[in-house]
Amino acid sequence: MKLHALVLGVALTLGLTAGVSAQTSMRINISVAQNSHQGIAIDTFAQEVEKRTNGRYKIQTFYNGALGGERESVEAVQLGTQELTFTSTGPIPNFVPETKILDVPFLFRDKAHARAVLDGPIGQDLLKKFEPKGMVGLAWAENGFRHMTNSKRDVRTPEDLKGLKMRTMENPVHIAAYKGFGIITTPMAFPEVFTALQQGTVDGQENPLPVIISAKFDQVQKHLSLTGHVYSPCIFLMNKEAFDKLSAEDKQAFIEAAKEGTKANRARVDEDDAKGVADLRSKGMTVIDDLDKSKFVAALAPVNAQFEKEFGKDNLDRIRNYK
Ligand code: EAX
Repeated sequence: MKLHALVLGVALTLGLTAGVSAQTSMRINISVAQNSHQGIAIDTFAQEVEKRTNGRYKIQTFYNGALGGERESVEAVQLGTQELTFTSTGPIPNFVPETKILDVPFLFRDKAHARAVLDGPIGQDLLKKFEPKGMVGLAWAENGFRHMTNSKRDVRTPEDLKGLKMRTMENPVHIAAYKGFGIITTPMAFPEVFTALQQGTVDGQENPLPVIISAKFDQVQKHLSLTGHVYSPCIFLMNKEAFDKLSAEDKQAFIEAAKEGTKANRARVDEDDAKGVADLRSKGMTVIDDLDKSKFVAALAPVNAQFEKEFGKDNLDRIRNYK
């Protein structure tokens, strides 16, 4: 009787597993909260991958820097110890120097201009530069226009920035530009920023409204100035080996899923931008929303001369004039 039961058990197990195709799990992470423009990007991506691959791939999502900050997450994706990450382009120039040009202050007119450049030939050519570095840029997404916050004073003119100790991303173009304002720059991974602001290690930081809101910086910052000094893209990044192993059909599924994630991400940025100022004022921040940006552009003239040398005036104008 026992042998009969054993044979039956094995047969059942084989039968059951035969019907269920193997499922491969992959991880993706962000450095900000799930309830954010970046959280909705990776949650949408995860749902779309599972749907479009009929469950062959499951994407586990991690938030709040749970797997590390943006720079170390890009390193992990490059090494292959993590399959995917969703990151701002903050640390990216350290891996793909060609992307530095996107970080030049006051380069983009507005979000529509930035999105058109990234989704057009200029941005798509830049995505190709990731492959020799062991990564695949599945799609550009959005962090938004960055604004200045601090705990010391209202910032109405570039002079008001002088001497402020500001956390910056680990981004060489930003650091050079902010020094051009007379800011004392402290590069730091995002997961450390809230505590650094709370403890006064730095006076301020700069980020798009969706990050300021989702990170609850109103709890540790009093002053917000809508400088919009830099447009900050985000990007879906995948380890190239992991991508190359996918079938042609699943490669397309991952790319389409990233594009769906970007649609949800950009819609959330628009929502946050529309209500963010009122929201942050209601939480006690003073918001300077009528500053004269031309003064900030003029203050950066010497640094911009360096950027024109480094990136080529033609390349910068090609982006500036893109319709
Ligand atoms: O990606 O490091 C930063 O300030 C980024 O904008 C933030 O992590 C959101």
